[in-house]
Amino acid sequence: MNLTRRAFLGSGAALCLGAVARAQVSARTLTATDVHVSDYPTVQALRWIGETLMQETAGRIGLRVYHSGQLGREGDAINMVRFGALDITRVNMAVLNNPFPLTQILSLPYVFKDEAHMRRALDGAPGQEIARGFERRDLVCLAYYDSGMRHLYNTRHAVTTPRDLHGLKIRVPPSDIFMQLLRRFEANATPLPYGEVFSALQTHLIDGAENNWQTFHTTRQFEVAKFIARTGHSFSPEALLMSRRTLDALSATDRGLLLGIAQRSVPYMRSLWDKAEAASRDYVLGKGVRESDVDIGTFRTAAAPLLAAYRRDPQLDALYTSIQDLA
Ligand code: GTR
Repeated sequence: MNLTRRAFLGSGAALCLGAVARAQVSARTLTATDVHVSDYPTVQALRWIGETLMQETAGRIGLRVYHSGQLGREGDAINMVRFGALDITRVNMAVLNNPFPLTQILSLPYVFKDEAHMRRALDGAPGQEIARGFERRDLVCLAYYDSGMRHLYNTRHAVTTPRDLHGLKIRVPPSDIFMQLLRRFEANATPLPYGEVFSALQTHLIDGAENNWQTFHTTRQFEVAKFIARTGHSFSPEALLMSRRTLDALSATDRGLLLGIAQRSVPYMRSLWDKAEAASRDYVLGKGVRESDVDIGTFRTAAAPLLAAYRRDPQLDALYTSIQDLA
């Protein structure tokens, strides 16, 4: 009797454990990183992808989003995703410029007429060609997101022309293009990781930086840098990259679903972006940031030789031409 009971209990427990094991295997949680704060449009878009995935796979696949740079710098995240230690990361083109040369066209100065032009280029043939460049290095570009126009701000004085930047230490992201551009703007270009910019401004290690309105706002850099010059020198959009290894491990159906959801997150992200950009600008101006009257022609003239130099590369030149065809 005892034996029978034990055998019965044993088989029941085994059945139960089997069910738990099956549940664990199928309920897969992917990981994603972003250096921005929790309510930044890119992070909200990632969260939306996770929620939609959960719904459309009936809970089989989820996405855990690590925001605010909890898992480190963008450059490190790219390698972690390449090797499958992380599944997805949202990074800016600036950190991709050196390892993925086709992305340079998206960060070079004054390439796009406006946001609508950039979106057309990313949605069209230029975006597709740049995305193919990632495939060669085990990455899949799930989507492109907006990053608005980048402007220059500093803690010292109003800036109207590049001459006003002379001698100022301006932080740039880790990209040769940004180093060269800020040098052309007569600044002392200083590369620094994103997470260190606020304290570097506060301790006067640097005099300024350049970024879009939202980043200027959400990182609270506006509290120390009170002078902004709307130079709009670069759009440098965002890329949502996924590990080829993780994507290949999914079933064909789940793969298609995930790729489709990522594409559907683009209009969602854009609608968040359009609202947040204007709100950030109003907010910081309300907090005493002063916007100077920029002589934009002087910045364009200073930047032009840089664009011309990169266009000597036939692939970049062809991309530039196809982008201008969409202007
Ligand atoms: C922001 C971008 C971030 C980061 C940052 C920077 O616009 O969204 O991913 O690259 O710029 O300048 O480091």
